[in-house]
Amino acid sequence: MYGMVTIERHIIEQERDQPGASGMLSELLYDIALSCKIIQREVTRAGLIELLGKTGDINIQGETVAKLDEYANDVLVRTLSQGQRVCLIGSEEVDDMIVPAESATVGKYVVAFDPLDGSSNIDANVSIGTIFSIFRRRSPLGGQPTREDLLQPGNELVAAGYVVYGSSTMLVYTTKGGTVNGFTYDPSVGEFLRSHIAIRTPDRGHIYSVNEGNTESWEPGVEDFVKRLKHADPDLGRPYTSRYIGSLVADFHRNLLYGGVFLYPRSMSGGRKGRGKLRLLYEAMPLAMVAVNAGGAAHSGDQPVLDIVPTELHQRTPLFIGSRLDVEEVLACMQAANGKR
Ligand code: FDP
Repeated sequence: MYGMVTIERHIIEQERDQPGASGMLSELLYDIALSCKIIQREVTRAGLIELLGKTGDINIQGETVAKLDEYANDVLVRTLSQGQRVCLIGSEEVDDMIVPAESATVGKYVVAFDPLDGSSNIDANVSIGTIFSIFRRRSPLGGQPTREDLLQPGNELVAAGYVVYGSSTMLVYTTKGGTVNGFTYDPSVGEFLRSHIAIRTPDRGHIYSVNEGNTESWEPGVEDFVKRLKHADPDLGRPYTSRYIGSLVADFHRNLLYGGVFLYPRSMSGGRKGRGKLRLLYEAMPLAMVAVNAGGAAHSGDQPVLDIVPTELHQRTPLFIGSRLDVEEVLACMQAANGKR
């Protein structure tokens, strides 16, 4: 049974612990929660109101845009633009940065988001989600924002989180140096109620999540790691269980709660040769902040995800994220394989 702490009250309580806080970040978080309530309403009705299917457009990632993606993007852009809090927005669905005319000079924050992650699953009613990153503006107030406001490393995030639209809708977020808290949406009262306080992820999990169809193109060491996980070792709880929804936010959320590791390695062949698939600003970075603040880890194979300084808005990265000891082990396997080459 949940206590009756709404997300709004939780955000206000947190703000009280920050002497000197202006309240703008709290309002911004509340705007995001409100947008996600609207998005979840349409996600649950999508089949009835003809929001399923494709718009016919191709987005910046070269993917066909699903109608719900576009809807979710519009809701977030509109809500964030109307408040006076955000000077710059980056969306996975939009080629360039969005500068909200109303608040470009006065907004203290920058937001990047993936409005609807896991969109290839939408038409099959599989869990999908919204992921967001919040930075403090770097350019001076009073002027126009710059690209550098958005191209900040994860270590500079002031808050990040996600909403998973699943069997119930849940919002999970964390702030700099803070705990990770989860709120379950109660449709009867129209509120996100606090349901998971100070989430900690197990140091070692028992689940691995990876698209095994790509095994032949994985970077060296990843296959060795996955083989280890399949090998019976009762002391380490092995063999692990394989779970892959193909919707990052849902795979991540399950692994965060139960313990496990999600892998999306660099591809060594095909169109994405030498690159990962997932987007740094909209997917890897915000989930890395959640994982790290919950006691887990997130790495690109080259460096901790939160240390990467983005050079492009839609930059992709390999991602190894989840329980700390599992992430450390996959990195060790990759290092060993690279040493052998
Ligand atoms: P989708 O293509 O459905 O939008 O980043 C997008 C993403 O989903 C992630 O949510 C998901 O984890 C991943 O791609 C799935 O990729 P594969 O289909 O290559 O496994």
